[in-house]
Amino acid sequence: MNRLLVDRARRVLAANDLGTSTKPSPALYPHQWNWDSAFIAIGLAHYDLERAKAEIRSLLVGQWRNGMIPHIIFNSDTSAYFPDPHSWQIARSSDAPASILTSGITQPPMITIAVRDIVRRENRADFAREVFRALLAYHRWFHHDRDPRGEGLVSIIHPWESGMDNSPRWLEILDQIKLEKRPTYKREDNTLVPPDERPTDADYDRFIFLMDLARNLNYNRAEIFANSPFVVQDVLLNSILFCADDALRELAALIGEPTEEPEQWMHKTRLTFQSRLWNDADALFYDFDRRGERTIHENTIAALIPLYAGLATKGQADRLVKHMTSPEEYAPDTATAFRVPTASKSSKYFAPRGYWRGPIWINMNWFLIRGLERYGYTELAEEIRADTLALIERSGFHEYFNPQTGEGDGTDTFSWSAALVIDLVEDDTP
Ligand code: 2M8
Repeated sequence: MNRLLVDRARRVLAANDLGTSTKPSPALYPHQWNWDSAFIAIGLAHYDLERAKAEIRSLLVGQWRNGMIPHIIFNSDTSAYFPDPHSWQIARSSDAPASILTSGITQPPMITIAVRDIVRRENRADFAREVFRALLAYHRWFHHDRDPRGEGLVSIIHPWESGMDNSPRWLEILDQIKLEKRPTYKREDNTLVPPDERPTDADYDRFIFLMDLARNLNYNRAEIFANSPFVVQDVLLNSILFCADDALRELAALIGEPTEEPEQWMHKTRLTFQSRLWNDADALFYDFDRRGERTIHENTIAALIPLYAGLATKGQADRLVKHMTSPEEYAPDTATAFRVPTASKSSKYFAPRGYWRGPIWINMNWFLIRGLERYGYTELAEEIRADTLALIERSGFHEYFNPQTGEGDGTDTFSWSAALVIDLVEDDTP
C-alpha cells in the first residue's frame, strides 16, 4: 500500500518538475518557492540525490548579494501568478541579483536542513563544500539583518515570510492597517481554486500594502523596521532557523570550518526563545510583535512547532502534547475526525477550509511527527503518521485538508505533500 503511495508521490513531483526546480503545483504556483523546494529536496533525496542537489542549486541562483534567499524565484516561461516580478521591482535594491527575477522577501530556511539530509545520505562532503558559503551568508543575513539588536530572535516583515500567510497569528496587526485607499491589483489565485479556500480580499489588501511598503523603501531593512506595522518574531521561522543553524554547524564540522558562529546563534536563540516566547500560563509558545512590543496570544499549530526544533524543555513538551491531545483544540472530536488542524478549534478564527486558519497541512504534520519522536512520544507520532498517510490515500496529494471531513482542498498534486509523504513512508532519518 505505502509503496504505491510513494510511486504516486514520485509522479506528482515528476509532473511538477521544471528541469532543475520543481513548482509547488501545476497552475496555482507556477514558480519556484524557497521552503517548498527544500521540502521537495528532502523527498527527492530518497531516490535521486542528483536531482535533489539541482533543486538546491537552483534556489541558490536567486540568492541576493546580502545573503538573502528570496521566497520566490520567478520562472520566466509563465506570467500567470500575482504578484509578478513587476510588482516586486527588486532592481530598486543594490542587493538584488542582476540577472534573475525574484521576490524581495524570504521564507523559513528549510534549505540548510535539506542540504544536511542530502549530505548525510550521500555520505560525502563535496556538496557541503559546494554550498556552505552560500548557506553561511544566508544565516548571517538572518542573524544580523533581521536581528539588528542581537536579541537571538529574527523578525519577519511580511506574513508570506512565515509561510502561513493568513494565519490567525497575524490578524490583529493586519486589522490595524487602515488603508486610505485599496491598493489596485488583480489576483489570479482565487480564479484557480474556490475563493473561500484562499485568503480573503481584505487579507490580500494588507499583503499587498506590506509588499508595496517594502518595495517603496527599496528593501532597506532599517527603513522597513522603522516604518512597517508588521515586524514580528515568528515562533515557526525562529524554530526552523534554530534547526537550520544546527544543520549548518554539522556541515561546518564536516568540512573543517569553524562551528562557533552557529553555536553562538543557537545559544542566544535558546535563551530568548524561553524568556520571550514561552507563555507559562497558557503553556504555549507565542509570537512577539516586535513593532508593537507585545505578545500575540493566538493558539495555532505554530505554538507547537518548537517541539520539532528541540526548543521546548521536557516539562514544556509534556504540556504542549496536552494541547495536541485535547479534543477542544487539536485532537479529533465528534465534529473533527482528522488531525492536526493548523489553528486550534477553540480559536474564534478556526475555519476548516480557511487555508492556514484550520486545514491540515502535510508539512505541519511532518514537523509534529519529527518533534514528537524527538521527545519520545513515539506512539502519538505513529498515530499522526498513520493518519497523515491515510488522509493522502483517501483524498490525494492536495495542498491541505478539511479536518472535519478529510476532503482535500486548495490545489491538487501539491509538491510538498508528495515529497514529505515519501519521507514519512521511507522514514529512515539519515
Ligand atoms: C503559499 O503562499 C503563496 C505566497 O508566497 C501564495 O499564497 O500565493 C503558502 O502556503 C506558502 O507557505 C507556500 O510556500 C506557497 C507555495 O506553495 O503558497
